[in-house]
Amino acid sequence: MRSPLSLIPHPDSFTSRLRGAEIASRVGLWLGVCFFVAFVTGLISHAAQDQPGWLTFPTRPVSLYRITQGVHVISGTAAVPLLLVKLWSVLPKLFDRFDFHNIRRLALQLAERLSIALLVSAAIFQLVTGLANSAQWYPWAFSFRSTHYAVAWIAIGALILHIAVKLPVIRQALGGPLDDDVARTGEQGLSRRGFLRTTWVATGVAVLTTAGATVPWLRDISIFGVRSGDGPAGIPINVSAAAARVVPAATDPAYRLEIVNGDKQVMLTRADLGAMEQTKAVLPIACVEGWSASGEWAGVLVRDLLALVEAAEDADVEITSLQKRGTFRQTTMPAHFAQDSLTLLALELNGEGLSIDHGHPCRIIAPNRPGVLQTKWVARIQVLA
Ligand SMILES: Nc1nc2c(c(=O)[nH]1)N[C@H]1C(S)=C(S)[C@@H](COP(=O)(O)O)O[C@H]1N2
Ligand SMILES: [Mo]
Repeated sequence: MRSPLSLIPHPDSFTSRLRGAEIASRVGLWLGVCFFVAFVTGLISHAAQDQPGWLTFPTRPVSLYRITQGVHVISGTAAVPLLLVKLWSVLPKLFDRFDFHNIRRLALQLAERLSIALLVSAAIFQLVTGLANSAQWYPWAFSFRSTHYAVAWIAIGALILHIAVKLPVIRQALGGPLDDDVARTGEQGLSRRGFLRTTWVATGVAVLTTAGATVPWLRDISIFGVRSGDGPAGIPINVSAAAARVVPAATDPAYRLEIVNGDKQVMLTRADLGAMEQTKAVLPIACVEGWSASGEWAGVLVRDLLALVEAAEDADVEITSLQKRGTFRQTTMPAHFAQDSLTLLALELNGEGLSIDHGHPCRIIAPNRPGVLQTKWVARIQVLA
């Protein structure tokens, strides 16, 4: 009987001449770029959603978050084919035999395996959860945001370590020729150059077919773009009024917007809001899931509403939705967003009254804010002490 160990392939049993450091270093370089870009834009997104005390997230440019979050999702998408090719190119190394005769070498080998295992699993975890999230698919029980954020640090740490350890190999491979004679005339008929070109094309296709979710002129070819331009007034809907269970409350003639500052309280009907001075603003909805779309909004400036209850200009405000449950039913808006000359309680979108799915009777739209904070079906604006 053959021992089960003999079923494990030997590194030498992988015959493709395309594999190796030549491909791994070149694909790895771009994979690393994608991961660093995704890391930095991810930190920005995290800070935009929960502003740490030391940071004042800017209100301009109004589309900054739209761009950083679009780049985040695009770089993650591009990383998928790159990671697959990278793993394939180094696969034989997984079967390198341990040197049990030399303790020092064994320890080094184990340390390397562990760090690679950590890097690969963190990288796969980030790409899988990120893609599932951009497809609005949450097939897990843990909180996407905090987990994706925590694992990002593990991934980037393991990546930096990996680059540091492999630097000599990387430099040599990048400085050396891509194709050697064997590869060029090899049995596969495909040169490494050709293989690399195919990888870039596959990555380009992955990007183009998803980027339309945020780049308007790519929309028609983005077959995998999760949010197209459909939805009332040409803007996609994230969560419908029915899904948020707000239809009865949002269509109730007894609806009143409540604005509260300490013991001062103002109640306004939708007609009262419509009778106030209206301001127009062209602003995007930029969802953390990567899709975004710009619209022309019209409504009342939030700072005018706050003035009705004599709110201090440096007071943060809490916005609460008619929605009874769900993470996005309430947001805290920092004072500089609340006082901004483009922050609206919107009543109209693209020349039409706000549809119920976009937040009728009224919703928040503020410049340079993640979509999750653009509260729909607003019931209450509370000035925080
Ligand atoms: N009350 C409430 N507001 C909400 C949400 C929600 O689930 N409930 N979703 C948010 C998210 S994640 C996004 S991206 C935007 C989308 O706005 P839209 O559906 O009008 O495009 O609304 C935000 N406002
Ligand atoms: Mo969103």
